[in-house]
Amino acid sequence: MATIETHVSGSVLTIELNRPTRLNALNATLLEELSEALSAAEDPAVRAVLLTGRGGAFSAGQDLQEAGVGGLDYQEHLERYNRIVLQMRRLPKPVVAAIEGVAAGAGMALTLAADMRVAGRDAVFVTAFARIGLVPDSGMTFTLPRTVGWGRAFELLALSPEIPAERALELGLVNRLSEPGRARDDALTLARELAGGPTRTYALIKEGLNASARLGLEETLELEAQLQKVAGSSSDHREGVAAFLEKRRANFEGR
Ligand code: T3D
Repeated sequence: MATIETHVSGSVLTIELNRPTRLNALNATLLEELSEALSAAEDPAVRAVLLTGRGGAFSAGQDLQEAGVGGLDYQEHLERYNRIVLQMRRLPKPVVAAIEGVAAGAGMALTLAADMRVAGRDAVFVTAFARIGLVPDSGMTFTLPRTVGWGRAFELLALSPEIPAERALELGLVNRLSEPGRARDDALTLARELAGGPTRTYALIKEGLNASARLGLEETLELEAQLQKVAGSSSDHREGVAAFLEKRRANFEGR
């Protein structure tokens, strides 16, 4: 049975982690299939991606039965987690994560690599790495302090508390909460809304946000001016201005 299921609905590609009996723990096969699914998301017909887990959990992180003691070696990290996190961050279209149940370890890190997160009110986040004497990976030392601040990131990483959904919302770990069992549907609605938006502009926003993590103010201002030039020559910009002046809803095509 495939460890990743994909479905296309309109211009939204849903990618579903599918190892429900192991809380969608991430093994080598699943990570390979996830990478393939993210490559498929590069299809221009796809304008937004929804990442979710089957069976009431997002993911319990690395499959500890497979990794055993000692964990993955350096090369395995590069080829599995690093590749996927970079695919998600570099994909020039929005990635929305829908979280039901638990998101732990690298599972939580994948949610943070997404652009937006929708969680069920019964969802729980746990960094988990230090619980088993490991340091965070899959980008979490990058994404977590940028999301919640240094002190909170250290606390969440060092003490690994279970973070209930309401607290995750307060911390900014998630964008929206849904009633239990509704996160996937609500996230799909959000992904559809994004897919109907000026998706070329969203790609430029993502490029700017990615770059802001490594640039100073002067270089950021320079990049913004460059990105604005690109956005300003898009047909979605022309359509957005025309729709405003004609007092109608814009029909964006992602061009
Ligand atoms: O090693 C490396 O270098 C690679 C990089 C690592 C990145 C990481 O992700 S490190 C963190 C790995 N994840 C964890 O440490 C979390 C381990 N799991 C848990 O702490 C708990 O399962 C949860 C808090 C996530 C959920 O608890 P609960 O009580 O809801 O469920 P459970 O009963 O513990 O789990 C249900 C089943 O899933 C159970 O199997 P069983 O007993 O019914 O046959 C459990 O063993 C299995 N399971 C849960 N997590 C994992 C797992 N199997 C393999 N790997 C897991 N991570």
